[in-house]
Amino acid sequence: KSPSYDLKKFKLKRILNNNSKAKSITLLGTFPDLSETDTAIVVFEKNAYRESDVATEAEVAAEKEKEEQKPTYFSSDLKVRTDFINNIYGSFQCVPNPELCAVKSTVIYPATDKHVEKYSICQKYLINETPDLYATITLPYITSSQFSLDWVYNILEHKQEKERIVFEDNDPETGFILLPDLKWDGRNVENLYLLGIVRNRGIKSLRDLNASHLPMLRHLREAAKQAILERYGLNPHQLRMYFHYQPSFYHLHVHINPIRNDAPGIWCEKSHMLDTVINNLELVSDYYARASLPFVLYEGNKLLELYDKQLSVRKAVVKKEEADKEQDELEK
Ligand code: M7G
Repeated sequence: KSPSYDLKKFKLKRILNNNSKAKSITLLGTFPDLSETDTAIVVFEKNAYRESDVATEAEVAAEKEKEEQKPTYFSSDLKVRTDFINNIYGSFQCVPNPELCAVKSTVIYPATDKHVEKYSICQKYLINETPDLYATITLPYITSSQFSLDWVYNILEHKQEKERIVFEDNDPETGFILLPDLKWDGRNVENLYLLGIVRNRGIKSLRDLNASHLPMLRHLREAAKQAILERYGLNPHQLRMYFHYQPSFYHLHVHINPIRNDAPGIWCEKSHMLDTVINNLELVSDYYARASLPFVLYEGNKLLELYDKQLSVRKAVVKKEEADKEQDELEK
């Protein structure tokens, strides 16, 4: 069954997250015309300003304020332009009625429980993962439960997003594809966000990297910088290139965006700079097989339950809750 992306028909069930800093809102709901059971996640985020939007030569017609009641994005006059659809993920530009501003929308449909968990706001915990913890807890978990990589393979096989490719090298060992990330609206170089997806399908994450991958990593670093300079005119010294640990998708990819911009989801506890990774492997060939790597777990994630059993991660919170309860009872 092919998913529907008819945004006008979206029925809201619950707001998963409303982020005032990122100016984004994450919604849970359905497209009931097609399926009563499939869940959809819709993310709206306000577009960044283009510098051309503030050019003073331009004549700006003063817009009269309309007095329409309760404007909403999900009304029949919503204009939707598709940026791309890849598997269960779609990216759209939405122009609603004139009282609301245009937004970039991401739709995941049908969404799994794992997607709902990923997009919901909740408590986070930091785990310092030793190689032993990786082997006994993390690896068995990610092997049995992870997001589908179909969208990645669609890109590598030119089945989706082919026209968006910025650069590619088909060498099976050192090759990669460079293309815009789902998070980038593709409008402004100011908030450029590209992904470098490696061709080698055997590398799940940073953890699997060793010195034999250095030629690939160095090639990706240099070729991506050159391609970005040629296509977007960005100085290679102004780019940040990094891996996430843990990633959401266990096929090795590099995140690339300009350092002057705080990219969405740029958290120090999750990011490992490509330069540092290359250097660590140059110094110690099996660095990432031996290192302890911190990573963040979210409330509701099954992996957190597994770690909790082993390390009592949430004990401090439980203790505090118990103490608060006791305090409440004393005060009554
Ligand atoms: P990650 O570090 O595995 O997960 O990065 P994160 O989402 O926790 O950062 C995966 C990256 O791939 C993210 O930056 C996503 O925005 C991007 N991405 C995800 N999907 C499903 C797509 C897609 O279908 N197309 C493109 N171009 N990018 C995607």
